[in-house]
Amino acid sequence: MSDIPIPARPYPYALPPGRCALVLIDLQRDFVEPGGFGAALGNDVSLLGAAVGPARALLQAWRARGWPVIHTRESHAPDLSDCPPAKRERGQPALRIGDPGPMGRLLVRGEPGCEIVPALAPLPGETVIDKPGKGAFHATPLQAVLQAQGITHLVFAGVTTEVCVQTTMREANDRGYECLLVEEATASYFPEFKAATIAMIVAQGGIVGWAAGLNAVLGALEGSKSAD
Ligand code: C5J
Repeated sequence: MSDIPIPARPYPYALPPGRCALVLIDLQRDFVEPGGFGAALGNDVSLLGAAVGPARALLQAWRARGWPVIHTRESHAPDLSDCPPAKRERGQPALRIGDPGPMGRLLVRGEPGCEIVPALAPLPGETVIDKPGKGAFHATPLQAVLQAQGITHLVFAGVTTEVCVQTTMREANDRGYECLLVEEATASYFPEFKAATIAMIVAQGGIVGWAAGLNAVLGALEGSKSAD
């Protein structure tokens, strides 16, 4: 099957079916719901809910086609051996990583708050990458997973736009992946940071990658079915 052209900035993105993974970054209860890590940092977590529906629409489109899906979780081992003190001790949060909160210990694997929100819960066979850093390539098997499946293109959704999404896109770009961010499927506690991040990604001829609207992506995928 030939590449699917997606209207995008700074110019159309050519999506190669079968070689393009959907990467859903950190759509976890700890960031999206009250009582989690995001709230402990003093953020208005209600702003992130807007990304869940669009991310679900992408997830359904990928699942319908049997294309690869990767979920990430920012998370730490229960003994916090993979959490640098600099990360845990930064700032003056109400609760720190590993402290008990209403959804269990913050950002600790196996705790309810660390799980992906129910609307986007991974299915058996979908890859889940637990990442101790902001970028999904740092200290994880992500690169090996992508290489094993012959994946060359990554379509991104998730939170937060300027932190873990942008960091991962930059890591991926440096490793040679062609990256597209779906605008409605990403969110930030700071809407101005989301806008600035998207502007940075597409500037200078797509120095980090591409950005496209949700309907542009879904419309192009649907259109490609009738072209089959
Ligand atoms: C943050 C993330 N913002 N997933 N994590 O600490 O963006």
